Amino acid sequence: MGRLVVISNRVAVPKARGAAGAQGGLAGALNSALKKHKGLWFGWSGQESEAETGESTGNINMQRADGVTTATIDLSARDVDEYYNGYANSTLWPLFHYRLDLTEYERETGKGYERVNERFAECVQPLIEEEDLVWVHDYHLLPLGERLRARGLKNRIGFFLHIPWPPTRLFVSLPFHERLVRTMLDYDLVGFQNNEWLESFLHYCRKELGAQVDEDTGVVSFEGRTVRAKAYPIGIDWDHFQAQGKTETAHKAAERLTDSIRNRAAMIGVDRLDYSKGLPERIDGIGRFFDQHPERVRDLVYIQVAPPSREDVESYQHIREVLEQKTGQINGARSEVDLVPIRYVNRGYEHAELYGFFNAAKIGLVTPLRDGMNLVAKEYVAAQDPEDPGVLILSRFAGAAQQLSCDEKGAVMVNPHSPDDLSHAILAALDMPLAERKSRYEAMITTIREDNVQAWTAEFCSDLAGE
Ligand code: ADQ
Repeated sequence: MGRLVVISNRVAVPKARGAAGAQGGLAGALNSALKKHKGLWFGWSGQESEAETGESTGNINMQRADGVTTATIDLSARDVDEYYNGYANSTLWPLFHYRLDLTEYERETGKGYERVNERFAECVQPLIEEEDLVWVHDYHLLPLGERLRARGLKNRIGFFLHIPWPPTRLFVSLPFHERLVRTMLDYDLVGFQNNEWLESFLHYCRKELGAQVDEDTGVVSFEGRTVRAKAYPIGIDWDHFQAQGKTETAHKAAERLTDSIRNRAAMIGVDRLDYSKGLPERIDGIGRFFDQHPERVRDLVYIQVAPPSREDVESYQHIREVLEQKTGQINGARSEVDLVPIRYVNRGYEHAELYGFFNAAKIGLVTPLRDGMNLVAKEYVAAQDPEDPGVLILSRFAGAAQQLSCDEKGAVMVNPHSPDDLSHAILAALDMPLAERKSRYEAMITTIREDNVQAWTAEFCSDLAGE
């Protein structure tokens, strides 16, 4: 196998790992694979250039660190507006998270999306060598494979979608949906987080495209092209995360949290501030718990860590306001001079600090309305003391639910739309005896440790290479 070439919207150099991890799941996941295969990582720098799109295609910023070459380009203000804030984050993101109510359909942003994909292809193609494996990531770049093929690229090209694939009935609301999916057939391999999203994709190919689909192998054949689709549930970087847990920073963070809550139990949620994460619904569930069990207000402190993201998109400004209002209402009604039931922290933390907070928290609350996987759920469990583990409360709509719920074991499963369900789960977690906490922890920990990000990249790359 030649080098690995990763192409994603943003690029994070290995040194900046902590910071990148705080912004999203992709960065941490890819560094180890790139280091191993002396890889190249191509994407947008995050910077806006003065030039209009297409004017500065020669401007690629190349850097080398830790054996990994990064190559980035700037985008024009219009590109950022149409491709990133527009089509990717105001059309595809809400639609793929089943939020038709928030999905915007603008022809101009669709054109910007295609234009930037074309620009990516134009810039990255000369950097790709004959034997390289090319791995494209996420919803920003769905049509990139087709754009690269149009430039004559013959390499094996794979694509992985980090977010859900919506059911056909929702997906067809996207104008030009067929055009978008046809572009995906130029990949050799298309990966999804779990079987549910995979099945939705295969269903679309069969029903709407009229493609031939082999359900057993995931091979889709259409107009002379074949692509294989398969589920690859992403995992955490287990070794790295455990190493973080042994640092002074992690110990201090755990101590700081424990000292500040005195004898109460800490319940923690760590999410990007995004409507898919179910944050207002979660606060409603906590409010319901306090309403139903006022005598327990002194037993529990909820800590919500939620750094703002995508602040240029209107729906993200709205979610922030809603959350502040709901948190304020509960704290106003339930606080005492020596007690504030909800701590709402609008910032991110390093992984070592998060490890410490997770370790000190008796309950981890992960309740997205829809999520491709959700690595926070796995990190929370990975940070627990095996002899005295905390309880994970997990939404049935997170991709992680397929791995972390097994009969009555594993995570305590909830419907995040139901405040009563959440309230009930919080009570159960708070009072759960040690033996049950241990058996639930044991039901989850093996898959979290073994199906880690190294295993994930190895499996995807080996399938892509056809090994
Ligand atoms: P995200 O939606 O960004 O990623 P998630 O998997 O929840 O989601 O988190 C990714 C990483 O960001 C984790 O390592 C986590 O620790 C970190 N993180 C999240 N919130 C943080 C905070 N408040 N402070 C510091 N760090 C924080 C997308 C998909 C997910 C999928 C990942 C990986 O939406 O479903 O799991 O990609 O494929």
